[in-house]
Amino acid sequence: MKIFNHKSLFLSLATLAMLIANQSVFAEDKPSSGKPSLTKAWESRKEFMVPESVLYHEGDQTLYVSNIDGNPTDKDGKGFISKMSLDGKIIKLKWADGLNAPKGSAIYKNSFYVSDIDRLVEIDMKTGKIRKTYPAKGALFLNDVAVDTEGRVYVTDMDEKNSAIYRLADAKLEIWMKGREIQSPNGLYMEQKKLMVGNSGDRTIKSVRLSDKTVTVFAEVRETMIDGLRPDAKGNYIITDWNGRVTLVLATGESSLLLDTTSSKINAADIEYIPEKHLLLVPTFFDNRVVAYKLH
Ligand SMILES: [Ca+2]
Ligand SMILES: [Ca+2]
Repeated sequence: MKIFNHKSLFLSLATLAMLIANQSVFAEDKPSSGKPSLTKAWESRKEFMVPESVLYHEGDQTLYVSNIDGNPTDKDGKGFISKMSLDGKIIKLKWADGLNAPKGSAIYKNSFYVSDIDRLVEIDMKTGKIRKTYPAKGALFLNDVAVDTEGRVYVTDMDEKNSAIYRLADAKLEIWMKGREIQSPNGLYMEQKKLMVGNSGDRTIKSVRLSDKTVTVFAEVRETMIDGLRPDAKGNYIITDWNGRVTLVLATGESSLLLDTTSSKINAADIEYIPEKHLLLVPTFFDNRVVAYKLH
């Protein structure tokens, strides 16, 4: 019979420790019950400056974070876009700057589009330099951005005095939709041939068919605001209330609160969700971080 020497005993203990460590990581990845829930994956350093929006670009496996830096409606020349890795490391804090208060964004080919209070800014994806700015006539508080397969860019104006969706087409930015159905719209998401709109004014998630602007209500929600809006790729939508709530809204109309950081005064602004990684990215606005969660 072979007796353990110190070295092999140490190796066995080390192996055991590794197994336990792996086990606990694995356990966190497993759903705890049938009810959808979030577990924290990581949080970035507190180096962002009022981050409002996170956008995932599959092509370069990178997250783009819009930093308002200052007041959300101030044209202060301070405002920038950061690049961050999928595990929360800031790659370049000021990848693009010279903005005022950038919020929602979308990417089409080599263009990064971001809303900036009353204009849409087009940034070169390769250099991070501003290529063009498109003023939005009458705009007061431009917010989220989405792009369709033809490269047309949609932008919400959340200000109740100018509730509207603008559209950039043929190098012109004009009002595309306004009226009863569009009330303080914020979050946008482009589905196949319809634009999903988080309408804070009447607390609904709506879809607008691109071809003829037919409006269908997906769900009514109780939240006072709908900031971020993303599909979970299972037919449901994840929304945020800027005050600090993340909610899963089911196609049945039921909803399930996933996260509530309101008591610690941590905001939840324009989220990103990466279905294949089950990864939810929450920009915390005045808390100056991005926090990532796994959705189970
Ligand atoms: Ca600013
Ligand atoms: Ca927003």
